[in-house]
Amino acid sequence: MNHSAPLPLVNSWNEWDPLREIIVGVADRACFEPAEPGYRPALRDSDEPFPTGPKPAEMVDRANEQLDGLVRVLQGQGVTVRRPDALDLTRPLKTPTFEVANQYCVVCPRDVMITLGNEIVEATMSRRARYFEYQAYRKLVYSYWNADPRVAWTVAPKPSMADAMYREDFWEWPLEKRHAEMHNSEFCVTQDEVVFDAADMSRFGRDVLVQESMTTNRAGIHWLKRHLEPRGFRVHPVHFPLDFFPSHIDCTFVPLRPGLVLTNPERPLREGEERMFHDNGWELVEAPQPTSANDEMPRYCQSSKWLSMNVLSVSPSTVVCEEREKPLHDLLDKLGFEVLPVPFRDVFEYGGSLHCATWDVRREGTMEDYFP
Ligand code: ABU
Repeated sequence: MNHSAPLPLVNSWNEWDPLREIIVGVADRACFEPAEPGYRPALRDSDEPFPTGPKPAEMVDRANEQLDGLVRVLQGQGVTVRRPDALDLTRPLKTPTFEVANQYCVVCPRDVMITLGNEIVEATMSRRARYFEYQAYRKLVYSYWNADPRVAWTVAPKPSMADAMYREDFWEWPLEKRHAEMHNSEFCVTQDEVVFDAADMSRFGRDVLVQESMTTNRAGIHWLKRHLEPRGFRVHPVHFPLDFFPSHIDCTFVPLRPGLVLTNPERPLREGEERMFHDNGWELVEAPQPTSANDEMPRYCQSSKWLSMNVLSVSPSTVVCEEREKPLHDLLDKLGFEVLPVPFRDVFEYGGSLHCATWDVRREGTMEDYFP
């Protein structure tokens, strides 16, 4: 990279280069995620029905306080932080191909938006309640796209999200069938339409890993290959067969700097898929057990305890972590990182932790080949 030329406004090739600009989600007007063919929210501690409609104001305020706290920490590191628009998510949605009771939230830009080099890609999304979530980011996208001709912007094809796109019985599969199907990587979305959430991708310079999951199907990965490989990227489908409900790679396989990935000890890569890392001298380091067991996670949180490893890198030597995850702080400290702890548990019920709640738009650096 020529350091005398200003970076393109949109420039991010991996998960760890020095961070310059980022989007942090907002909890305003968030709703409980509705039941739909692609999703069945459930309480962790009882069979009572999952709540519906807008989240209570005090829950929203608590989450916003922690999101604002993250913003202050990032600004303290010299990072420019911008926020999405708080959409009205509370009304029923009716399109020609589906209906849903309400939308969800704009806390997790990571699921919707991804920077791949100098290009912004809006994911297709996989759930009805999140179909229009991109609208919260459009003003930001236009601001980058209008201000810098080097910025590319691609909207992936929107799927129908009609009933036929889903396997509704997925949610009732007995364990035996789940075991059988997980080896085929068949989940709640069929293979007929292009479907992916951006958070199923992890960026390593030229190489982009894409997890096949409940939120990304093989047609989605095929689209990403056809879109990205002519632009110099290599797309690698990856699988974590012990994860029965895989969705989003950033609680499973988290690169921290060139040569080092934090891995989930309960979700090993499919045999053979780790070869590119071993062949190129990368170290795969297991994350310690989270400080909360699955049944100790916040009541409305639908994610796993592994939100513990959903960290955000400010640079190859500085990582933002949830404040209670002391065993992870200690590991990162031993590995030579500075850890910036922030309280974030009140955000968990909005679908993620620190990586999920952000979308890095600009980091230093350029397209490197870490797997020559
Ligand atoms: N949105 C990330 C959730 C992943 C997990 O529950 O492990």
